[in-house]
Amino acid sequence: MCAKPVRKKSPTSIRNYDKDLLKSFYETMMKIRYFEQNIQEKFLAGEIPGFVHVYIGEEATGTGIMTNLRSDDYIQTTHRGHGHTIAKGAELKRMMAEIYGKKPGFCKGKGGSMHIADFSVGMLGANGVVGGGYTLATGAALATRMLGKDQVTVVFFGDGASNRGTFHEAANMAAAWDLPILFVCENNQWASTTPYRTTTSVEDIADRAQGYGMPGVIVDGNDVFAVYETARKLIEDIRKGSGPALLECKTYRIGGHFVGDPEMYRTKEEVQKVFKENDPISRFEERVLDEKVMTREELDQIKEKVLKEVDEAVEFARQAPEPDPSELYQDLYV
Ligand SMILES: Cc1ncc(C[n+]2csc(CCOP(=O)(O)OP(=O)(O)O)c2C)c(N)n1
Repeated sequence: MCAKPVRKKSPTSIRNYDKDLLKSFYETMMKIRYFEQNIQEKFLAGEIPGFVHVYIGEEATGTGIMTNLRSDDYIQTTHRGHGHTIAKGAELKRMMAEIYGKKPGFCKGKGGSMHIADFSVGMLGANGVVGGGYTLATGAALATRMLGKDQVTVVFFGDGASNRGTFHEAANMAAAWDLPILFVCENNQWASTTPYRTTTSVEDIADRAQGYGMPGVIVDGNDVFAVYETARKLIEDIRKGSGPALLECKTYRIGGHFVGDPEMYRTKEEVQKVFKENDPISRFEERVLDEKVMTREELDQIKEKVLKEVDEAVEFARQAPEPDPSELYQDLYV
């Protein structure tokens, strides 16, 4: 039987971090932030169809975890999956084209924001069905096991989704069969308009790991260093055959539930306070500058590179053709 969840702390110093690794943390987090700021803006201007959910404020979690994965490892994400997809290495132009509903997109423009998948980087799919990813990811982990491979699968889900029955079914099966899967709950405090405490029976979602006989670990999801180091150990163990684990990353959704959300369920002051005190990107900048492991010029150079790359992706998507109406019934499974 596994014990109560363990709470992991931030490393006391980051002076021994490799410079390229530090740069890659910042580049990935900035890429996600700027990509999504663009999506918000273009959606509100009427350029992007459908419905979009952004990950602003949660960038450190996806970045810290994905940095530990190989390109042949698998991830399964949610309706809020742009950040995970970028951190797993998906090409920005094709991703933006998919969100614009254009033909060169990953799903030929027919999936949109909530149905992006890029198998070439091990991204098995976003999912508009809350809690729809667990069983698919558990199946992927079972497949890698049956094929004798050492790939790891990571499934992301929100605090709201942790109350779906599919979580409990998948967690039980993964633990019973010692499957190579990491369950990552990004507890951003809100499920749509509902604060998680009003619908969730446990103090911490990682408490639930005990019930399935797997380790449960809690980490500050807005601290990329803490997430990276915690996930590194868990992923190494899983790859060696330890069986599944549940990692709860405590974070906060700074953006609305969806772009255009009037946010009547919380105050602007609450959001501004978190943004001021706990924005993962500002915290990264402050820490690397404080510990003198990066300079302001190095940060600015990365920012410029990312702005250019995202701007190019937007232009690519704008100019790209729409899917041809004759393709409407292609790629459908009935
Ligand atoms: C099965 C199902 N039920 C309800 C919805 C509507 N819905 C979309 S997102 C959402 C909240 C999900 O909250 P959480 O899992 O915490 O993820 P977050 O949005 O906070 O990232 C709900 C209820 C849905 N898409 N699918």
